[in-house]
Amino acid sequence: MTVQAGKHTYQEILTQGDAWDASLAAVEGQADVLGKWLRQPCAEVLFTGCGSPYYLSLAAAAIWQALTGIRAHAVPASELWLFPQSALPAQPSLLVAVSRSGATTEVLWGIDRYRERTHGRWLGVTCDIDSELARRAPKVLVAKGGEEQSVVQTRAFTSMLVLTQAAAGLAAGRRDYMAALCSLPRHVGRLIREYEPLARSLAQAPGLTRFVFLGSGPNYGLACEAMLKMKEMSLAPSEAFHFLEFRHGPKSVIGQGTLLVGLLTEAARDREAAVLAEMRDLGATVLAVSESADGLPADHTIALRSGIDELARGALVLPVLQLLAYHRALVNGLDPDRPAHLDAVVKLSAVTGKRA
Ligand code: F1P
Repeated sequence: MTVQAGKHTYQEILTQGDAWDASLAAVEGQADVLGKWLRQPCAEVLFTGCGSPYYLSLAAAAIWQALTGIRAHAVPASELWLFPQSALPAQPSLLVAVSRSGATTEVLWGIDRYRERTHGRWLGVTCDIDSELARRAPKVLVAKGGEEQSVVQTRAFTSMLVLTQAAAGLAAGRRDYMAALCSLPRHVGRLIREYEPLARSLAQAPGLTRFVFLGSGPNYGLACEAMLKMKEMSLAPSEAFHFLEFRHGPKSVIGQGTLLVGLLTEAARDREAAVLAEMRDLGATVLAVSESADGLPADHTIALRSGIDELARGALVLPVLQLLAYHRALVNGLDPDRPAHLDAVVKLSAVTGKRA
């Protein structure tokens, strides 16, 4: 019997809604204590992580600032470690460090720099309660059910994302936002059932050889994550840009072989749709991902139809795009469970800074 390539990755994609449920239930249990801790006076919030968790941090920072009104931004952990004088905000009051393993060296060293140079608090977000990150963090959010056997992050990413969003909701004192997050899991199975056939057919389209993902606001970090899934699993050329930035040069790559995936917002929908129309005219095949797909200039659409607030529903765009990358990997004869050159955790030598 042939073993299905990528069986761990596939199962982890399919079960991420359960991980969100379990993770959010765990936060509910600590909501009062954590909420008080998060609502202490705070001038700025800094998010950090590596790879997928860095892209999570980009999305989470945009959401945190929109919900709380407190300045928030994200830096790769390596930037925080190597260039703290540039990476650290003027008045950092809270660091949110995100790491599936809780063992990535740059994240741990970035936390050290933050603690050496500020008196700010810090929150850990991870999938491994026994990790060094979890052991050291004054407060930690653990994505129950988010742990993975595969290298490429899927349910780990989205369950840590919803956890970080829950923290933002608690920091903002928004119980309604927490309730919106808790209604997310029930949509995962429906969206996968409804749209996996489309993801598979696009992955199998021989004429599509390049993938571009566009997102604005909190969706930019999600576009970056969708880009990375395609790159890590299928090795296909894959890029991500802020939606309107794409006109300023990168669109030169557009052609018949491009699948352009646009993650639309409500706030900028018309402006974003104009970009899709222009790129379609240049020959791209356009896949629009939106709450409602009515009237969009796209060849294909994924309509979330969640009824959930825009700042809460971001994670819903990922399962089908993870499947797009998964199926493309199979088409390319690759095993998503064993991505080229990648390890689940990057550890560096304290002496040389090189791979340990
Ligand atoms: C982060 C990381 C990512 C990479 C891949 C494997 O590890 O190495 O950089 O994109 O997803 O995981 P972690 O700090 O989240 O454990």
